[in-house]
Amino acid sequence: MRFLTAGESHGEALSGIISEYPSGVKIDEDFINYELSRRQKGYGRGGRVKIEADQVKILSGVRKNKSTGSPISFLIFNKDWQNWRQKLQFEESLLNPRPGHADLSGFLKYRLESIRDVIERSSARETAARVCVGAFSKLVLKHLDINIYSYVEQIGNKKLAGTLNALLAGDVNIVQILEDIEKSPVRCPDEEISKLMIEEIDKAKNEGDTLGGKFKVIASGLPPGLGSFDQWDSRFDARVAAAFMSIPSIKVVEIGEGFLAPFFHGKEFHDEIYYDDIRGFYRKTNRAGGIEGGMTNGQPVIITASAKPIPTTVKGLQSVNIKTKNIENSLSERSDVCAVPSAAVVGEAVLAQEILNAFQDKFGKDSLEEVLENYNNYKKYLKEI
Ligand code: EPS
Repeated sequence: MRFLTAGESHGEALSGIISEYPSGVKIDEDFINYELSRRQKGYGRGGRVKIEADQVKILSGVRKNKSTGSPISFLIFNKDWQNWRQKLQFEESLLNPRPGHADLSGFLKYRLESIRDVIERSSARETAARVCVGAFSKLVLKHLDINIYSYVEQIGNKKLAGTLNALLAGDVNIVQILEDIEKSPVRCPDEEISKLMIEEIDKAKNEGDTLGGKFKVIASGLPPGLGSFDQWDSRFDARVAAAFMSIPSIKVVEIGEGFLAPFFHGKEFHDEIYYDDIRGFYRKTNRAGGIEGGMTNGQPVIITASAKPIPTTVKGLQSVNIKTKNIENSLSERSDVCAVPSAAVVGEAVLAQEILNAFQDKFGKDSLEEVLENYNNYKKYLKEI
């Protein structure tokens, strides 16, 4: 499965094309719209999310509510476009780039007249299209009993203590935790820490400042052997890391306990292998985060990603006018104070898309039926070995 997105933050619409999506998948538009709405939530978002109510419009690749195997194309209209149509034509050139944003390099690279043309495409608004692709992917993963969850671990310096072991282990009895995550305005399952995170966001907002943070994405129900050590670019961890790195603001991607790895000895770090007749091969720990040798190992995949603070601040930062070279404050626009809860939902989407990709590499891409047949065959083989 491959995809492309197009569209600008304040243009008429975002659009996407998904190619090599399997046929025979029931396309539940309500589910796609629900996923889009999850990305729009999150304490700390700015005025824009109140304007938009993202909805997908599918243009091709679906007939009688089922995917046909032809490329799927879709639109997500920007309601704010109506308010920006004129402004985008007559706005004076923006020449004071924001440190931390694409502004300066984008302006120089494309030989532009105004930073506006960088802002419009580099905006994290694009992630709405990515969540849409992720939702299409999740529709397939549902048939494979694969679940993907996310939660926020840290906003500013307010952190969740410890880990959610039930969720990380992919236990079935996690309904309550998931409800708590969805209920929390910051996607954090601990009510007290959620409150502290909200206070932290309010404080940053009052100071005209912004915040970053850290979130986890977990996928459970994966078989061993997705991805490969055959070539550098077929390694599942390499693909997943690239996908997470492509989310705006992400500066760090950690797989399992990757950060702690240097502090362990080999004997302590690696997840020892056990076997019993019911579970087959299993591990008692998951420091590898479900990936060894570029392949899934049958344990839940655990990814942690860190986002830097949003570069658009009310007061601006020290910058230089690109034309006059005079010292100026960086440009200031309506923006979010913190978008980490939304980034976590985008993280789910990119992981879903990478898992579907790896599934299709191993079990076929043309039809859901073919993928299921091949997958069931593989599961049978794993049981019999
Ligand atoms: C963004 C700036 C804000 C965000 C936007 C990303 O938009 P605006 O400039 O219209 O206020 O709200 O994110 C979204 C609109 C979205 O849907 O995620 C930026 O500069 O990256």
